[in-house]
Amino acid sequence: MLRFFTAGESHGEALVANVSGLPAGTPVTESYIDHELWRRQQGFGRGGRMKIERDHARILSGVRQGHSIGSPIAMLIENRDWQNWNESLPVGEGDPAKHKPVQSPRPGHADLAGALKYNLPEARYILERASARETTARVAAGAVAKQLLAALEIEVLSHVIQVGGARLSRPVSFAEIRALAAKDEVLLNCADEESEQRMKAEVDAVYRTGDTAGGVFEVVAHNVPPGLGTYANWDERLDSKLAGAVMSIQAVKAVEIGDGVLAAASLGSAAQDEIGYARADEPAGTLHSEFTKFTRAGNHAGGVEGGISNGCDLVVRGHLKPISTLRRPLGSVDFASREPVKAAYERSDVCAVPAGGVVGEAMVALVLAAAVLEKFGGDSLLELRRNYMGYCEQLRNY
Ligand code: EPS
Repeated sequence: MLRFFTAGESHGEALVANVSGLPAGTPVTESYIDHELWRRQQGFGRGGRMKIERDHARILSGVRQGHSIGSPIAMLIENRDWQNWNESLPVGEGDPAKHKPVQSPRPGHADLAGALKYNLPEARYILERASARETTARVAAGAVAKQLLAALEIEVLSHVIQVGGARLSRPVSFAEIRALAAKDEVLLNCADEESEQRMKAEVDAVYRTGDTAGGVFEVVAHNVPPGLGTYANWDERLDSKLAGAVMSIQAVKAVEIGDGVLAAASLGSAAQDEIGYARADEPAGTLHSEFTKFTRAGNHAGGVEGGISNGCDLVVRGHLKPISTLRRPLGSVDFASREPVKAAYERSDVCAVPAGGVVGEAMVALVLAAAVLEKFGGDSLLELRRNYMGYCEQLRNY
């Protein structure tokens, strides 16, 4: 069973990612993981922290000669910023005078809820773990999952479809999304240039007023076989696992699969994907699966029906609220005096939607890798592939 967890605080010594359950013989390379970490750091509107960190995942276990060996994979990502915090975040007693309290909770962050929950006098240790810095470790874990999926020719990528009020003006193909991921410079990670310029203008505008911008990223998983997940039990549905994983990303306030909320306002006849069987005179735009000769008129379902992948691209969208830390701080209260004050300010992003997409890819990849192993098993990649190819043969003959 594929499981992962992360540890580490934003300004502590390092982040740790642990991935357990990967079949032996899966290619796992630091260079691939580091490129995913680089992608997470990009995007117009990212904050000053991105100039400090050059994220590198050091693999401590579970991988030898570039391949997994079946045991847990532990990765360590050092925080370069630790050098500025090691006296204020001592593991030992340290000098209390060096502590940097977050004395007034920032609306929208975990500060107040966390201080109440953990019975802490102010929010420094809440901020440290709740920070989006933690997503660095998720991306490292997700990169390992993506390398397993790649062995089955399943790809998971993302693009940005909205920043503030600026929306992508047209549908884009997976090939365009793939080309985006290959770029060595990332603006807003939008496949349409004119739309991306409007998104950039949104970020510029909010920056000038000391505000922040949210938006929407879309994760697309390509070449996913039908049959992952099941309706048999509520907690085994693939869509709810995907939704939960993406919702768990910092600042995500809504998740959609396929048409999502649009489906609620659609007529039944317009919200489903009619089924056909491959034939010469089929209508233009018919979607073909790599797995069977059944065709679909579209992909309103976003690749999941009845909690099961249906062989179409998985389409999952994450709606990110604007970063809660504003240069023009909002109203709050001092933890000690209870007097009204402006919320604490810590360095932050103006827009992190492209980064949200990369984290979304990692979470979708981790859910898909777990679902693949749940269905096909395999302690080695050879065994997994044999089981998977046998199933694909069964689908072809269905
Ligand atoms: C981030 C790391 C953080 C923030 C930001 C994004 O680093 P620092 O707090 O040292 O600047 O820049 O996180 C948030 C704004 C937040 O609210 O969590 C990152 O690594 O993505």
